[in-house]
Amino acid sequence: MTPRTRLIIALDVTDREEALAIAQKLGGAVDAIKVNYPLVLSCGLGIIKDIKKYASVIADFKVADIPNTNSLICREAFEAGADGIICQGFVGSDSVEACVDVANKFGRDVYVVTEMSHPGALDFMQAHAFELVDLALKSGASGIIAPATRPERLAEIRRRAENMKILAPGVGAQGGDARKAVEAGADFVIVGRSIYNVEDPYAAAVEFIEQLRQ
Ligand code: NUP
Repeated sequence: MTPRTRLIIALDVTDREEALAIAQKLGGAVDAIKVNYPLVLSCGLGIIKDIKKYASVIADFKVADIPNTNSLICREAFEAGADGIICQGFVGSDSVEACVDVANKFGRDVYVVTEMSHPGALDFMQAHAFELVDLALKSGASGIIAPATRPERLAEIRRRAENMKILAPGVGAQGGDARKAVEAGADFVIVGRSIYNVEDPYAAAVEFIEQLRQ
């Protein structure tokens, strides 16, 4: 995925019509649309194909299982049309490598979660974030997920992540700032509620894109 606007929308709505309306309106303006369990559990995996008409799709399934199960999950997601998938790194290198192997067969991307954006990430994840970056690098993943809510941590993770793509969630509703995240080293920012929950999602997206351009 090559950065253009640097904006990825997190489409965490659960209504099919609403999801497709937003995808149609914003698909051309964003670099990707990220789908997560709320939408897929509500509408089925087939929603990926429908959204793909408008933008690249990243499946945020935070895959976190034994290697064989991870492979099966990735295969389903890629066969459904996902361009990339997000997996957890804490399950270990063999589980992440299983995702990367399947992604390579399909020519798709894997993004490994390092330190999450919410406060609870300080309980366990933060202490291991750098090891998770190293694991992601070694596994051959395309990129990592790192917190826009903590630009200082994002900057440290950037220094360690060499030329891996960094996708940074936590902008807007979780308190992170799009511009600061990019300055700290993010290639893309992920924005959900601050776009799909406002009166004019298109105007909100344009505003984020403007901030990212400066
Ligand atoms: O660390 C993470 N933080 C995070 O918010 C990793 C994620 N994948 N996400 C996801 O990004 C989260 O599940 C949601 O889909 C999106 C952020 O949405 P919002 O807080 O902008 O509404």
